[in-house]
Formats: sequence, C-alpha cells, structure tokens
Amino acid sequence: AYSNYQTVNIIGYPFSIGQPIDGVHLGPDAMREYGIVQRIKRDAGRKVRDLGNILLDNSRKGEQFGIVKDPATVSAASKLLSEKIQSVLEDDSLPITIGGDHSLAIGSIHGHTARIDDLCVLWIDTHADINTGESTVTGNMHGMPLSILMKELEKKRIPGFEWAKPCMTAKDIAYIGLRDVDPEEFKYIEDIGIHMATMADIDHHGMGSVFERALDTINPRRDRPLFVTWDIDVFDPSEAPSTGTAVRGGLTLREGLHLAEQIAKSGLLVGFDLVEVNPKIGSQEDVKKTMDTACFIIEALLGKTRRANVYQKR
Ligand code: 4U7
Ligand code: MN
Ligand code: MN
Ligand code: MN
Repeated sequence: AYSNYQTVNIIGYPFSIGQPIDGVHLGPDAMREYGIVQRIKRDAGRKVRDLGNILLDNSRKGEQFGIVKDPATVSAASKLLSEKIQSVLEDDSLPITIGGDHSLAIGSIHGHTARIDDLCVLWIDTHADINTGESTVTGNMHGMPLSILMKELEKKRIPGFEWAKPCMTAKDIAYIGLRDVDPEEFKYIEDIGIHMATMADIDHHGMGSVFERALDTINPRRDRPLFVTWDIDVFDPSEAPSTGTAVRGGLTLREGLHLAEQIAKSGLLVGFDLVEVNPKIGSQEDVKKTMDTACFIIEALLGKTRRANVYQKR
C-alpha cells in the first residue's frame, strides 16, 4: 500500500455545486497560493507533483430531482475525479484531492475502490453525509455522497449516478468526529450498522483510543488499504473558521494532528481528500488559519510528526 517513496499527486477539485455558498471552488488554488506544495516538500519530505485542477463545469443549471439540487452536474464532475484518481493509482502514486465541496467523495472513493481491492474508509467530519433524496432537508449534495456509495442504500439512490455502482458496505467505513447528524441520517447509520465515533466519544475515550476502535471495526487485522476523506469542518471553528457549515464544539488542532499522525503511522493510507475549505468565508486571518490547519493535517497524513524538526532527506 503506502510508501514514503511514493510520489504525492495533488489533484485540485474546484467545485461548489454540491452546496449553496460561493467560494469553496477556490479552495485548491488558495491552498496552492498559501504554499501547500512547498510545505509538503519541506515538512513532510515527500516528492510532490501538482496535477493542477480538474476542469469542471461549475455552473448552476437549476436542475432538480425532488429537492436535490443539480445532481447531473455533481455526477459529471465526480465521474471526472474517479477517472483521474484511477489514472494516478495506475501510476503507483498517492493521490490527494483538495476540494471543493464534499460531494467529491463520490468520485474519490469510487475511483479508489475501482483500483484497490478491499479498501476501507475513515470519514472524518462533523456531519454524516449520508442523506438520500428522501431524507435530505437541504437538497445539497455535499450532505449525500455516502448514499450514492453504500450498497445498503442502493434502492434509495437518486438517478444520474449509474456510472458509480455502489462500492461500499457498512463494514468498510467508520466515522470520526460527528456532532451534527440529521435524525434520518442517524436511522440509516443504525439500520445499516456503520461504526460512528462522535465528539462525545472523543471526549470520553480520547482520540487515540477512538482511532484504534474505529480500525478494530473496519480493519481488525490492520491489513486493509485505508482511504481517508477529511472534511475541514470537523475542526472547531476556532481552528477552521473558513468553511460553509461550521459547528462549534469540534476537534482541536492537537486532536486532529494525533489522528492524522496515527493514520500515517498505520502504513495503510493509499490516498485522501481534504475538503470544504472556503477562502471567501471570514477575514483574511480566518482564511489563513483554516488553510494552516489544513496544511498541518496534510503534512501529518504524509508522515510528518511532532517528534523533531529534522527534515527527512529523500
Ligand atoms: B458536509 C446537512 F442538513 N446534513 O444534509 C445537509 F445539516 O460535507 C449538512 O459534511 C451537510 O459539510 C453538510 O445539508 C455536508 C444539514
Ligand atoms: Mn461536514
Ligand atoms: Mn462532509
Ligand atoms: Mn461542510
């Protein structure tokens, strides 16, 4: 699976149609301007190739399925990401996708399962993102990617995603960080039986044990390749204010770093997403802080630790 010698391939996914607030499509370029590529090279000591942005149709058509907004546009965009991910994996590189809104996980997870057998996923988020066309109250597709991906919800899939056959079951995925789950989502999670670690669990057990329990559930022998989709809104707004769906009471930077370091240490990571940074929300300082938090997490996922400021030579 994962190796420190693998080249990191950065894919920008400048897309905002999965949610209503302007600006999240500017996330990837803002992160580049902020210096993400240089920081990974310097602080994580990794070879990096920036593949640029995927060219996406980012215009709102007003097309709807029930109250679900612009599913065809979301579908077309995530299909391009799935294809891009597959080509990067063919190349034996490690793809990281910078969003863009979280509807992109349809494409990133689909792409990974198409190339990697027995994949499991950690979904790190304030939200469960498993609404269906029936349950969604907002109609925003960034709150729905898992309902497209889960086999157990196949009958409730909205049309237009025929290219993305459901590729995950409950035993393949665990949540960490939840604190704002819609009632209908909670029913799905319970019915299907997805492992969920809420902020309350993190308070009670600590992040180290929450992480081990999540892996005990989806990866008991620690032999399954691991994909991580990380929504920046899992952080407390004091650490990541510039995001569209901020909720107080989230992760500290230290909890996030510990989780990311443990994921890296597992040696199982095959790719990840970092989503929902919106450089149009808040002051310049807010945006910088949010991107700094995102950079910290990306570096830690790629192997940087807090043990010593010794830059690994590779
Ligand atoms: B994100 C929500 F209703 N559940 O469906 C919805 F609270 O990718 C929020 O995690 C979804 O940021 C948030 O719209 C999606 C809402
Ligand atoms: Mn979220
Ligand atoms: Mn999300
Ligand atoms: Mn969000």
